Amino acid sequence: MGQTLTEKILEDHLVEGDLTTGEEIGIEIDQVLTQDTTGTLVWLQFEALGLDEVQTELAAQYCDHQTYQFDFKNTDDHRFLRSAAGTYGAHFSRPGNGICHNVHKENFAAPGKTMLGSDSHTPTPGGLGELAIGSGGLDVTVAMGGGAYYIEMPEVVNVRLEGELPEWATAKDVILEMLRRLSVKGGVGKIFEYTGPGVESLSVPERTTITNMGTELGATSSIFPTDENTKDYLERLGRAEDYVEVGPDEDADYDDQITIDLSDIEPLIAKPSMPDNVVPVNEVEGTEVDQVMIGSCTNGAYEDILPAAKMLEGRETNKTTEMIVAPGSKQASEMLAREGWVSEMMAAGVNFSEATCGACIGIGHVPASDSVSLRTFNRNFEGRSGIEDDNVYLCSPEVATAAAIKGEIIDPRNLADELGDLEDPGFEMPEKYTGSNVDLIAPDEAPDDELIKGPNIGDVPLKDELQASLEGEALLKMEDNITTDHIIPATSDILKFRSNIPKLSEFTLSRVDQDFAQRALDADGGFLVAGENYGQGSSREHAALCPMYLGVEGVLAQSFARIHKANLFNFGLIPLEIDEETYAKIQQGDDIEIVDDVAEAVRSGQEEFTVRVNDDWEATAHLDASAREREILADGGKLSHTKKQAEGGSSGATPADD
Ligand code: MIC
Ligand code: SF4
Repeated sequence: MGQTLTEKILEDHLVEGDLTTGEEIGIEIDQVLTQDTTGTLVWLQFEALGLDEVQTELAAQYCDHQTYQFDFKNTDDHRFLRSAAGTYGAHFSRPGNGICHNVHKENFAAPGKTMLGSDSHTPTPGGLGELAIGSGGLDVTVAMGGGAYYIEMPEVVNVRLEGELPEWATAKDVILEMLRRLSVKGGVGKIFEYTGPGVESLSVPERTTITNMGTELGATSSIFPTDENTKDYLERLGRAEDYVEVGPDEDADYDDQITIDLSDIEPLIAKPSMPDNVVPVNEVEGTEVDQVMIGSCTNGAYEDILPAAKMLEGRETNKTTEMIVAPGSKQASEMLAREGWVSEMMAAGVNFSEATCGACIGIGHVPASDSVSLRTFNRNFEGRSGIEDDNVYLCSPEVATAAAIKGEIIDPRNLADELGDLEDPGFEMPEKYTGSNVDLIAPDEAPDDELIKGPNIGDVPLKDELQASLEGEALLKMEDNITTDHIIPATSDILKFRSNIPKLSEFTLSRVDQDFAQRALDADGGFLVAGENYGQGSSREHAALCPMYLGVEGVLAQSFARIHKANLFNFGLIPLEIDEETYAKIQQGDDIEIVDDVAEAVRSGQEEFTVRVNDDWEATAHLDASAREREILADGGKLSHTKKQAEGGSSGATPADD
């Protein structure tokens, strides 16, 4: 039986285990990526581990999320990151140079390589045949130190593409169709591998829109094979030498298969407030639209903005609709400006932002109260835009621009009929990508060789070893699909404390319950209780670190999102799975006790734990963890565990062979 592309890349990089689905494997990482809001902890942890030089082939530090620098704390973070990149040997992308995934795709993404990034949309370069995975920052730290990255061998699902996209249908609609079919948890524990005759009709930037937003399925990664289109794209970028042919064997054995006929795809839209709340655009036609935004790592590239510019040529945006373009990279802005498209769009009423994540996490362009915003982004979780009762829809640049022209949601095919002279702008790449790229600083040009820390940059707190007895209050009971945006919001008022954990932790779960942080501190220990898919969304390890800082000992949930579960282990919080009945029965404020000798049970591989509630009734909770994760948990988290190993205090060794 032949191999999938995923298996081939994993096998090439395998340092531990074998490729049996569900078993833990360790892989070598070639490239790492980090960004401004997760990067500070990455480097503070690198420093705390006493590491002195990046060991991976390539490491890149981007400054992309909070580039408006509303507060000196953000600017201090950026300066610290530049100094860390220089000190330890990473590329540094200056604030405003663009979103990590876009800039990485343009400059470094390479077929056949593995990549780990402290951002959940790290899988973006899967569109070029790179196997890229998002993780918490501490995993990135260890990988940069030369350590392996460990995951459960995912199921590999084949998404077979047939046919070609019809007019006005786009790659965004393909991934929205996947979300419509599979939901935001349909990809947990899976890698989606795209194959079939439809692949060749998609250019690389279209493929990266799909691999980027595969994250919203909860997937570990998504990947395409390489072909003439990949070669062509790399040539246009001036990186022809990075081309390698990679693909699955013809008789590759997949765990599952999905078929999508591209010719059946039509313009789709995700309604508020979940990326899988997908319907055909014409179902919501007529909804008045107050704001339209084109941008983000999903649809902020040159090739995403150009169709909008063409649709707006000689037209105006509706008087009641504001339209903002936030390019994914400075290279895209620069090229569109040189070609005259920026002025064309400005003349049509568009405002241009610097190349940043910004509005995607509620930094700038916060929608008005009780208004509708159409965005080409990937997430519309409630409140993420910066206002609690938001109505954010996710769609393609074409659907967004049609709404900006009409002032209400309209299927662009219907707008074309109405206007008579509006043509499908199609998909076009530049002959050559010619951005000047001065904002990307290579390690050998680095201006710094020592860390520069501002007053807001603190230390990373450590947890004690796991104790025999674990008990405390059920501090908060939550529903299904709680996102990391609920746990630690990323809006500008809070994001500025990402390097200051004591301060940041005051905002823990404030979107669910304003009083949570104080209650947790007063209770001196306790548990979180949640439904399915707890911790979906971002990779931010702060969503585990801050509860840990407040004394939370563990989370009892029906199921967990992959990255967040790894982060819970990394910060010494026990993630226990409970069934629906137990979830329904536990009430906030109940006294919870894990009856077993927890430390001993965790280390010895015990899977079933007895949970006693209010000294009155008992239930069973399940710990699904590898031997390595158990050691990390018992040692009080990965930082303590790795330090202990380096000091020879436990079985194991330094990050280089962790
Ligand atoms: C996001 O889209 O939520 C973020 C902001 O990019 C996060 C990273 C972070 O919280 O810093 C992600 O996706 O991992
Ligand atoms: Fe930035 Fe939004 Fe992409 Fe996250 S999803 S990396 S915030 S653009």
